Amino acid sequence: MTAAGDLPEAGRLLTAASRPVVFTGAGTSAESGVPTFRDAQTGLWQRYDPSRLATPAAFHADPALVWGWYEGRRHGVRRAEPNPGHRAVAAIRARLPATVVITQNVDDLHERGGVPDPVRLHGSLFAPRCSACAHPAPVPGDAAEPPAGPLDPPACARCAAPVRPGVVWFGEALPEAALGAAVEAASRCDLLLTVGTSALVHPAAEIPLVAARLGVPVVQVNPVATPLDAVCAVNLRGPAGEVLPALVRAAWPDEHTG
Ligand code: BJW
Ligand code: ZN
Repeated sequence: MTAAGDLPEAGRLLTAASRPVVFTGAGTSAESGVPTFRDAQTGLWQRYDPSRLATPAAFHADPALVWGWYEGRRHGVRRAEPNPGHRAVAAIRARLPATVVITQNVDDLHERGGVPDPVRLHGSLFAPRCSACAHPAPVPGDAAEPPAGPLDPPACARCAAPVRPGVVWFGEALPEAALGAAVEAASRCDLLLTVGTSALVHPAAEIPLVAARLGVPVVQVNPVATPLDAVCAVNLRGPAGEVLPALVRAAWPDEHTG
């Protein structure tokens, strides 16, 4: 699939930028085989009820159900590889070192794809912590098979309370430092590239709007329309793994950016 939308115009905006923000969601990792949340056939919330798995109350009610589910997801992410979209984001950052990558994703594919320091708004599958005292807990070793079902979480080494996944659940505040850094970057950027997010979950979804309100061009990469379409200077309809490399080539045609 080629990118429908004005790729040359998006390329010109990227060429002219010196401090872009790249804001990513689950669609960025879809071509790596990591499921999104809300896609019609493949999204996690089609098969699992978020109220039973992704809230503090769910963990309190059934810690083994929640811990086993996240262990299964981490197992899948460990076997996934960054795709050309992740590598294109890294190429942008390599070309423009002031680039800030802000992600809602809890996988580690940006890091493995060449962006060492994404701003993480929704935490990480690789940062478990105590559910009572927040003491960081070791990441469990990789098992040959994913858990077949519920799995009791380990106990905190400091206070013995159950260890929880280090992700942000519904009803929880986003990490203050990450949200602050994201708002600041969106306020100072000269281009905001939003990739693979439905832009339905707040406050993360407001990050592109911060830039748009300041008159900064917003370029969106997504196969389908989202609530951000109206504020975008360019909507590139297509998969990130194809559109982002094409965008990098359009911005810097004389460079070999991978
Ligand atoms: C492709 C592609 C390809 C496919 N290439 N693209 C304002 C209004 C309404 C509600 C609220 C509001 N403010 C707050 C709320 C409540 C709530 C919320 O937003 N609810 C809405 C859903 C209605 N927000 C919260 O509860 C947040 N906390 C909060 O507000 O706290 C307040 C507070 C303050 C002070 C003290 C205490 C509390 C927390 C939100 C946490 C979200 N957590 C999750 C789970 C993380 C852990 C886990 O992984 O299990 O984060 S939910 C899930 O959604 C995950 C994602 O990061 C997040 C965003 O999803 P994303 O990335 O956009 O994925 P999808 O699946 O939605 O979209 C994928 C897109 O990719 C699609 O558009 C596809 O088309 C596209 N795509 N293939 C490019 N190849
Ligand atoms: Zn503890």
